[in-house]
Amino acid sequence: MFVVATAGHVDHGKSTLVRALTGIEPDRWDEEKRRGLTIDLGFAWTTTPAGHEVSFVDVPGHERFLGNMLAGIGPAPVVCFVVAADEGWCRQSDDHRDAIAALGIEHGLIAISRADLAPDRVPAVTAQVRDELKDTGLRDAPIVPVSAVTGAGLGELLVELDAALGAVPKPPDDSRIRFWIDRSFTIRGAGTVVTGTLSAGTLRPEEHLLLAGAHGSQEVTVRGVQQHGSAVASAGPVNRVALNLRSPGADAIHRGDVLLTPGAWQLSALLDVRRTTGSGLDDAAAEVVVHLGTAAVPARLRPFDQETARLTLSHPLPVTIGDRIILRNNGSQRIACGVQVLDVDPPALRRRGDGRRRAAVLHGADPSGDARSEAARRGAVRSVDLQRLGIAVPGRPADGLRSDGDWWIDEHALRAWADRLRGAVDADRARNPLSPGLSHKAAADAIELPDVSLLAAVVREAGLVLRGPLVTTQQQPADLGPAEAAVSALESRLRAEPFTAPEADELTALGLGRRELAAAERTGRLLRLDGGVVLLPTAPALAMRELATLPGPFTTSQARGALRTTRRVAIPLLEHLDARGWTKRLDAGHRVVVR
Ligand SMILES: Nc1nc2c(ncn2[C@@H]2O[C@H](COP(=O)(O)OP(=O)(O)OP(=O)(O)O)[C@@H](O)[C@H]2O)c(=O)[nH]1
Ligand SMILES: [Mg+2]
Repeated sequence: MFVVATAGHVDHGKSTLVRALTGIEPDRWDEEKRRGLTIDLGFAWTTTPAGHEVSFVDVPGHERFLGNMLAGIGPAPVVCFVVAADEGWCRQSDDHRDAIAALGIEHGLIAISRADLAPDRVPAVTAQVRDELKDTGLRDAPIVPVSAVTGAGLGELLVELDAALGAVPKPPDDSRIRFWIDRSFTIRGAGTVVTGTLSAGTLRPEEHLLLAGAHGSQEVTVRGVQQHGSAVASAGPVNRVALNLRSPGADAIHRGDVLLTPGAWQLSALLDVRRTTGSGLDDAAAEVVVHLGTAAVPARLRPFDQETARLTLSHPLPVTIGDRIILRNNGSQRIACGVQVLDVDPPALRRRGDGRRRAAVLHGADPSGDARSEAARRGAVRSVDLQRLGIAVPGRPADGLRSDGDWWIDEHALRAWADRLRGAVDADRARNPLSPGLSHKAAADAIELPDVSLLAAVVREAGLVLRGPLVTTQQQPADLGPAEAAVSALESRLRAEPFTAPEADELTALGLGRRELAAAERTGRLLRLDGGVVLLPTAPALAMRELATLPGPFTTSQARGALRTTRRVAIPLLEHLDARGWTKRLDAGHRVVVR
């Protein structure tokens, strides 16, 4: 299935040709029929001799309707360029050629129409057309003289059309949806209907999509899908599709609005672009109209130089890196140039010289996007964000990239974060020798990490460890700073009497509060048991040595005797031994040593 847009100067016979090929009248409006002039897009379809289903989007040639023409050709990947034999190449032929060049259209064919009116001129016009199209993707396209009136050449035109369609790459039918709306209307009983050219992806009933336009965006549901007037279970690319929507009324939806896979597109009003065709950007007007898909959006152009510029759109569009955009000077019906989108989330320009520096970056930018430079710029980027920006996700870590879960991390950034994190942990320790470490959030904030889920990778790179909710060093420092002397004194006392735990007032006198004791425990200097009992970490093993000498099951009071301690110490100590599985409680009064 294919969609072919017409192109060519006003009155050169585009609509007549479409009608002759399809039997369908593309001029829908009475005014068009009366004036013999296409004003808005027309639609017709047929099946070619080779069995290709082809929809035609017939565009107006008149310069006043250039906007309509661009909306027709924008989402259509194949063009039928019409030049009248009797008039030859004309002014809007120029415009339409420029549009084709700007959009990077590479497939199509050329009809030398009205050949019956000037058969002698066909060779000259053919040569002229070849020359005019030599810098476009249609440079080698077949040229066929035809007459829609006598029917001459129509068969050959269809043969060439089939050949051209055979060369068109099949777009993916599983990609994210960006369905540019070209018409919206209301059908009694059905409600809101929108139409457009589906250039990639698949549309199905009951699908939820995001409707985005000049007035913001909202979720809508597809009620039904139609192709060429019949309901279908799904529609794939490339096709003319009508969607019945459960949504606001048709009068709230306009050409240029777009239906999107929710969450899959970056809606951006700020774009950095590089010129692909037409005159230099320095020469373009400051106020331009951006044509993308069926949208025509006013924008401010800030050229960095002749080749690169920043566009600020009057409202955000779903753009992706590599998109081709047509720029028209505001108020003019001529195409100024074509540009390609290189960045849909560009950095702010603040300092003097930022524009110049930006231009240098854009000159070297890859128009298909580059995961590595994207990661370098942000430090790290998620696969989903790469996809949203239109950048191919690397199959495996490219040079200079580290993958961590869904993240692609720039190695320079990773090292820099790791250095800073080590510094932050050291600084914290210097400020407070008893600090257990930094919380995840404090650590991420200290190094300005874009997302806390990157922390584990940075901690690993830094040779630090995540201990529960904290980032800390692998080895805890032996010295407890101001608490060192008191802990040392307590240690030597406990070495002499391992089960004589200090009383609360003794700890207070030593200046050992909760924080100090916690730090001493973390560093393996002391062991804290329930009830505020503080012993050496060796106490449980020492206790086991004593308890093992007791014959058979023992009572708490026997244990107390063996350890020469009080109930206050014995009970939490025995519970600690139970928990370690070194002793086992038999009943309320007895325990055994587990051997
Ligand atoms: N003799 C002859 N006349 C033709 C032929 N094709 C188109 N015409 C006439 O040329 C005039 C313009 O044809 P259209 O098909 O309306 O031209 P168009 O390119 O669609 O014009 P716009 O949509 O306004 O740009 C009409 O009067 C047609 O009858 C042809 O092959 N032979
Ligand atoms: Mg027409």
